[in-house]
Amino acid sequence: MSVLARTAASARLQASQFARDVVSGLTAARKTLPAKYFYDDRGSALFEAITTLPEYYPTRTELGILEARAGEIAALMPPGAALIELGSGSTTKARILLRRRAIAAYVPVDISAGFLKREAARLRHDLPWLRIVPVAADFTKPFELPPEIRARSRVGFFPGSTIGNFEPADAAEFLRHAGRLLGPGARLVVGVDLVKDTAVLNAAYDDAAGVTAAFNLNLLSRINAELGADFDLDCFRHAAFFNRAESRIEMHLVSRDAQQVHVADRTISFGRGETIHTENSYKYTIESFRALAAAAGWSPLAVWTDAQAYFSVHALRFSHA
Ligand code: SAH
Ligand code: AVI
Repeated sequence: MSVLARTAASARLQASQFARDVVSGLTAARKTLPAKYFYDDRGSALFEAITTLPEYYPTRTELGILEARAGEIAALMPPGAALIELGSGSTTKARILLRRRAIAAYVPVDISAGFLKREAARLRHDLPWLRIVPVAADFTKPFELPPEIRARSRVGFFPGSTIGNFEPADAAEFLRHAGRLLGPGARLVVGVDLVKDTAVLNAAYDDAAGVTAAFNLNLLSRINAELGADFDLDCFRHAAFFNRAESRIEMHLVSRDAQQVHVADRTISFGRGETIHTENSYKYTIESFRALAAAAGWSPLAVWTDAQAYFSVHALRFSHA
């Protein structure tokens, strides 16, 4: 098969997987949609806008920790290692580590293929000495590391508290899987958002400018555009709140009225006030995250937080699967 035919076949396969996941989520007793589908081109741009909001403390707090601790973090990396970032987005955080030149190769992995390609090009321009091998993949599915880095030691980088978007059992499974992918003795640097005051958490996911609302609603625009659905965006509103019993922010899209929507040959009925649960963002303590990591075979090397203890960055070492 030619490269073009293979690319077209893989795009069709991804589209049908998207359709299956959307139909299965919207026909469940409690309607839900997988958060990974937020990240089309527009979703990635909206997420970048979220990271600069005054209410969204995680990005600036984690950047502060990484800037302050870059020397200590770099010291944990074997010289000439490859840095593999899971969900690389804008690569802003990786740049802090890459600039120190302990790392010889960088593998940004992201599901948002167009965004990834543009960010990799920007990085190549800015750090011309670095070997950059982007991988467009869904990291919840098995994927191969590129052959270019097979001979190198591997350091995983998983910032942003993206781990919080998994159910805790799935997060442990994911960490186990990451350990197997990176290999025995591998290091992982992972950013984890911490449990805190409810008002601070709620504001971070329901900002005054409505950017998070636009990010959430964009999922419906994407389903309309890619699956020919007829969601009326004015008939849904964004809702986000901290569920302390579950230790997670929940994001929902709330149907403003009783209505019917057509998606991929299905008619989906909504009651007034019924919600589509679109995202969980789990918040951990340092101890609860360490326990989760230990169950997945990762031992603690170090942990750093900010002065308010809003966010944590853990360095871990993989010992067994
Ligand atoms: N690491 C960056 C971006 C975090 S946002 C930071 O800390 O700022 C989460 C990123 O993970 C997005 O870029 C999104 O496209 C990507 N992502 C989400 N689910 C994914 C999946 N299942 N597979 C691969 N990438 C995913
Ligand atoms: C990518 N992820 C860690 C973000 C979070 O905080 O859970 C996604 C997000 N959702 C709403 N705002 C940001």
